[in-house]
Amino acid sequence: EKNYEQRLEEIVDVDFAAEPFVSQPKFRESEWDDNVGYFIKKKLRVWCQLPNGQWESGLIQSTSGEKSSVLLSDGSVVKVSIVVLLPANPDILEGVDDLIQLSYLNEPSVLYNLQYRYSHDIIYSKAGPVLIAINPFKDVQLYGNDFVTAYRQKLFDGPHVYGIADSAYNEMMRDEVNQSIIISGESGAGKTETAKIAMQYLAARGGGSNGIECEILQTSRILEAFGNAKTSRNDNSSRFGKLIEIHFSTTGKICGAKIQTFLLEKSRVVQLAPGERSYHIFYQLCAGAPSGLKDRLNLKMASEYNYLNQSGCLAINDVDDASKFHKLMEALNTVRICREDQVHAFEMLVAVLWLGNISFQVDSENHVEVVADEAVTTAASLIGCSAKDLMLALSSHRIRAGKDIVAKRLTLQQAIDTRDALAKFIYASLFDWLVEEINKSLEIGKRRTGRIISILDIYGFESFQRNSFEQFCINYANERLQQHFNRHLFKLEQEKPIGLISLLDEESNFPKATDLTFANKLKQHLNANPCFKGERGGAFSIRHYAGEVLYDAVGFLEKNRDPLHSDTIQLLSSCSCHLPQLFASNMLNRFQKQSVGTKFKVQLFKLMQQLENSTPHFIRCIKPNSKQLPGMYEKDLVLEQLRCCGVLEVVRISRSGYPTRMTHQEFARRYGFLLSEVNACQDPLSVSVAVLHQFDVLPDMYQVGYTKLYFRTGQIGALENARKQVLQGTLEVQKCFRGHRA
Ligand code: AD9
Ligand code: MG
Repeated sequence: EKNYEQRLEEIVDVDFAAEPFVSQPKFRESEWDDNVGYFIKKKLRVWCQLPNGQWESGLIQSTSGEKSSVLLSDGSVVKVSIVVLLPANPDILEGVDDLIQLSYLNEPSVLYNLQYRYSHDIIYSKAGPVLIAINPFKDVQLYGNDFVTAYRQKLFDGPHVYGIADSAYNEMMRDEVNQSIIISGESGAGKTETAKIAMQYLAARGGGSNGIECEILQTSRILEAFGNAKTSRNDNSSRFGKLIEIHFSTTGKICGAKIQTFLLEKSRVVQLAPGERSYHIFYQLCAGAPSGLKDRLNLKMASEYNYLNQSGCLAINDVDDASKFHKLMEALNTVRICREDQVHAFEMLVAVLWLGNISFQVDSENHVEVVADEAVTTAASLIGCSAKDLMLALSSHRIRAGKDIVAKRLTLQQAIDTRDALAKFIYASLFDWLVEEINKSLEIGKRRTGRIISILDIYGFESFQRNSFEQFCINYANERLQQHFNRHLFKLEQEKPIGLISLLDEESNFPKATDLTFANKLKQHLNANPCFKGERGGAFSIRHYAGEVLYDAVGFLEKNRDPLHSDTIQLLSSCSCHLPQLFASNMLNRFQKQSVGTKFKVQLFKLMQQLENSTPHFIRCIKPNSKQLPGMYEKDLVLEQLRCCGVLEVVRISRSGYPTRMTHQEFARRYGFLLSEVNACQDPLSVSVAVLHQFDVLPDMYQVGYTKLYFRTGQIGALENARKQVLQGTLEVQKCFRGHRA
């Protein structure tokens, strides 16, 4: 015969396993009365779901039939169906460091535990091996040298990014195996900040005399200026993925670093959604460039440029672009990008801005001509070609007609597309050039040691009102990362890929294809896949691990092909741009004709291989609200994130049946006084065992370790109750006694 608690545990746990991603474990009908009886008898706390969907904690007072009266913490009593009740954890488990310590692992308990910590500015928690980081959206006093030292000397062991970085460092030194710190979470959850915090710790831990750690820390500033932008989700949203490898010598000193980036969102350079901004660097340059430089580049205010002013958003609250520009210049100096190259890079940026101001005239036959104004002359001079050549390249394409080459005049839309493609190409090439220069500066010495800690920070999962190819790529990358997580922690096999990119490539190679034929092709091939749904009007939705996203097929083919006309390529190769390496490698790639999607897929495949060959440390960033505000904890939003990334599952697996742990001392101190016979000189373990015997805790309900006792679900709750009753009783006896004397 199993007792109530055993059955309760089974019910809670089994259902969780069977339905990992559904809202909450449900009790089986036949068990209701017994369970409720158990709660009433033991007066345990419960979670009660109110009609508005929120969970409140309370005590069951009475039950009749399918209804219970529950006394809520605010003193009110509600009558609810017993189906909306879940067991709550005893008070002493409030705010535990690691969710695996919770006796009951239902969603309200997990949510409450994290919220309790968050409200005390404890933004880090563990979920078994995974670190959970909840974005505070304000400065929290958890970082800096004192904290680094404390984690290094093991004076602190509470959950923290420093703790994760410390483990990675120690394991690298001990096992001589490469480590990776994999940071995930949706847009605005805090990945980039977390990556910087981890880098900060490693720089302090492995910093040496060569000062390379300072350079490494400065790279973030540069990459964020050129690769981050304000989106509707995050004022500093990363629009590229980044893996930074930090290399260590055999003595554990940093000896170099290498940065790999993934697919920068190029479309942002020419097209912005309302309220969003282009890359920070444009605004920083416009606001912060000294007047000499401004004159030399013919640089105007940001509001003068079409590429920047189209979204109606030029500034970010509490951000001073000019001062950011000065910090950027310092960072560029730190990574030893010489002053001349800096200016040449700025030239390219300004060229992009002026390109966006180039306008066209249409003649009666619908052919375009470039308006010969300041925009085109400035852009041409900055790129290093004549205005005439640029105007020609933007208004006509040379095509082969039989044996002859003839110039074909472009339509307005074709001309705009050609101009925008040129701007995007220049910006993306500049970004790649910058990463290359940074890597040269951080170059690892000749002696390769093979000791690496890599930190991965990619753009987070995104779902907007309108989702295009960019969101598809971002979400695809997150999907791959989640698979790595699942493989590692759940030993799950990789899901069958749905093969959308191959279909996209097939269609991209087909000259007559349109976005609509592409959408139809997807429907034809993927409709049997449960993760795919063809929608009306050239749309389709994909069920990602983090939620369903509706994609608009418009633009997929074009963005995947990412065409740059041979005339544009020729123009660029003949121009006298001052950064000779800038276009060379990117133009070479053009001739290899790999689609954007395939290139990204291959890059991610290599990334996954690299991650598979290292010991992973996972950090899950959680966004507590969608307003980027401090002190606001939206339970539904948090729950959604916890559910979809499998954190709750990890906890369940990690608990392995004995969720509650206490040291012998803690246990003896807390419950020792309950013993009817106390022997003062007994050691904590003997006291503990005596308590367990006196309260008839069955042997298979606990395990005795060298330093700790391990309990099955619910055991501590019952002991806590006994303790409370005794304390209350004592209190009453004392009151009575005092009254008597008076
Ligand atoms: V995206 O996928 O790149 O759009 P991230 O990288 O997940 O996103 P980010 O690190 O940029 O988010 O964090 C967003 C903002 O939250 C930051 O700009 C900070 O204002 C804020 N934040 C995040 N983490 C912390 C922190 N540990 N302390 C203080 C933080 N503020
Ligand atoms: Mg980021």
